Amino acid sequence: MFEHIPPFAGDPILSLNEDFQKDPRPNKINLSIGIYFDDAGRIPVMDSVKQAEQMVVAKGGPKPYLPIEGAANLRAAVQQLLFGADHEAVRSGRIATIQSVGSSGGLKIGADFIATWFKGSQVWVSDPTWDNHRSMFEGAGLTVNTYPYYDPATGGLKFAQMLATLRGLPSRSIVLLHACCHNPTGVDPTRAQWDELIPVLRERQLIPYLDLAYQGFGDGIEADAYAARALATAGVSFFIANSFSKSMSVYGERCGALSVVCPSAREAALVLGQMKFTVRRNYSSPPIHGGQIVATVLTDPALRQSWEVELGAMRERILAMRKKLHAVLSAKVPGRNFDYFLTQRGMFSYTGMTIAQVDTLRETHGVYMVRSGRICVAGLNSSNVEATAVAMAAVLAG
Ligand code: KET
Repeated sequence: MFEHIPPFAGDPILSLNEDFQKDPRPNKINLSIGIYFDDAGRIPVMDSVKQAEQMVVAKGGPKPYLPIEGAANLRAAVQQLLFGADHEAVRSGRIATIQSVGSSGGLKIGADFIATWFKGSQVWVSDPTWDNHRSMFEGAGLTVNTYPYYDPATGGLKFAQMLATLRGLPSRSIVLLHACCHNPTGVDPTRAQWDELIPVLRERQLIPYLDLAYQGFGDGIEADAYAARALATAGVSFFIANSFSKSMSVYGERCGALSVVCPSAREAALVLGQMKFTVRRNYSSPPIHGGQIVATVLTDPALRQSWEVELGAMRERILAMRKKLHAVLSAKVPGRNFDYFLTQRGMFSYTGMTIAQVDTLRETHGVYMVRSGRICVAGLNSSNVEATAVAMAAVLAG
């Protein structure tokens, strides 16, 4: 009955993380998956999140189904987090938001929605992007293309080529953009570049689809929402999927949201209705527990403040690791410029290492990174950063 089914090749990120867990070497180093680890190499339980969970548990009560679109308090808090409570788009009710099963769940609901209601539209993702973007949009039946993005020659952005490609797209094309902390490269447009990009998106009537999975890891919670706010202010209609997995360290709670910024409250109601239909046909409604933890952190003033401080410390620790890696590598490999470790933002850096070098690092030195050469800088800590830099230098020296 099932002989015709091909074996699953595995996911390039999740399978690597599983291989790491099985590796018996005591000094192995995990820079593969996009998870924030603390300086002791553990996934932190943030104090604000722990307290919020205790409050949720103390409240007790029954566990009914949530509405299809999720909990009202979380949905409102998400809009305020993304756009600011005073933003005209929030106040006028022209944003349709659903609570989703991780931001992955939101991305896929949005993709299904687009496949139904924008039949002729194709999707354009950055070259490169998070592998699962392509999988999710293709899984929804959409055609996925790429626009130029990362420039291996400079370690920066191919901004002119990116703009030129976007200018040539048919109207209503879907343009997937990383709102901050680009995965896998760590290379983001500057504010000035966003300001140049947004009129092109608006004039060409393109439909941006923002992925905001690392809010707070770039330059700060507010700063990392710049693109989302600027698009909303410019009157562009767009999708945005956001995640709490990383920013609250609640990966397994599967907490995220999908928002669609619309021209009017009337259109937002139509969009919300069809998003609900899409959810109902998929998983009916989202889970309660994690969403209530997130909503509590976002809305309780004291918890909100301590969350911002904790997230700020995580961002600072990543920056310190970037500096350390840069310093050791620059000293050990004098002819090579490693400044990209300092300019790239967020959890990830593109090291420029080849597949063969990545394989040697893993096999010989027990350092795990994605085969594209992406490292999760948040996997570095004061006990392993030196060893990582030494191993990378050895492999680079060939
Ligand atoms: N978007 C991006 C850009 C992203 O890097 C991830 C996860 C997600 C969405 C999904 O997040 P969630 O809200 O938990 O569904 N990325 C890391 C883990 C993974 O691949 O699933 C990673 O790139 O390692």
